[in-house]
Amino acid sequence: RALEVDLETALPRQEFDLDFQPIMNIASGEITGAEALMRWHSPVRGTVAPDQFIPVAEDIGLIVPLGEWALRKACAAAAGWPPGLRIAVNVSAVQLRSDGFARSVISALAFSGVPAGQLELEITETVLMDESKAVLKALRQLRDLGIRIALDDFGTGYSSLGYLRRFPVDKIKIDRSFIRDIGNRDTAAIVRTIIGLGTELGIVVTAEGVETELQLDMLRDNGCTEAQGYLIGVPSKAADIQRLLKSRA
Ligand code: G
Ligand code: G
Ligand code: G
Ligand code: MN
Ligand code: NA
Repeated sequence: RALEVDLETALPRQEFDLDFQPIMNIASGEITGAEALMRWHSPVRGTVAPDQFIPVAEDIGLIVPLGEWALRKACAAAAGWPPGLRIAVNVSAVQLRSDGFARSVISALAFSGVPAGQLELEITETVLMDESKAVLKALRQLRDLGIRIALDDFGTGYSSLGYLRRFPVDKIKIDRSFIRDIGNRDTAAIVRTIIGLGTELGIVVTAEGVETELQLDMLRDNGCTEAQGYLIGVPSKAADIQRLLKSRA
């Protein structure tokens, strides 16, 4: 049976869940928040990774209600965290372009009581290659409310840097492939350059996929703001991340 057939019924059957992965400020060692990562627990397929079902969900038009569900679920979880911690939610390009996206974000915040300043939306750089006025307008509107915009998987797309001037961006997340190969001299140079770019632009730089102390040391030495990865914490259930955040608060 095709994936889309099972996916069609997965939302009403409550087969989706969110895990949360902590993010650490490198200089202080404090946890600053967590990223929500979607999981599909299919009764027939087992747990399916988002890389496999998000593109299909985009094709069949499921991504809009699914993304809305994720926003609400993530904000509801964050409402139980100590004050000031950030919740990061991934947003697909299709979702961002859809009518009423900004409204659905505002509604999720209002319903949960989470302040706008604590919500961060992660978009991939390919979204920004879409020159449509609608995307720019939605991003500006959200940012005016105090919501932060993070560029996810930075360095893997076309990496035209022009969009860093045109689009409102608060954070760049260095893709984990660069951190994995940070021992390579050229890759290290690229990572240092991205950190420098973020510093010059006055925006936060987060390194993804940090797995070793050696990687963390290199990032700290070069002034990277935040780290995320198995070394800091694996993606965990809502109850476990809440316990972790409360114990660190
Ligand atoms: O949770 P645990 O203390 O086992 O963390 C494992 C690693 O994650 C540590 O060795 C450290 O590098 C990093 N880490 C996670 N949270 C913190 C923190 O709050 N402060 C510091 N200094 N390191 C942390
Ligand atoms: O958790 P995992 O490493 O499998 O996530 C893989 C990728 O799937 C993430 O980097 C992210 O880009 C995407 N992803 C995870 N959760 C969501 C979500 O709720 N919405 C969207 N659009 N993408 C997500
Ligand atoms: O949004 P994004 O696509 O970057 O989501 C992060 C993905 O990376 C998630 O699927 C998560 O499970 C995965 N991930 C998180 N930390 C690590 C890590 O330290 N190493 C590796 N290999 N993957 C990680
Ligand atoms: Mn992400
Ligand atoms: Na990423």
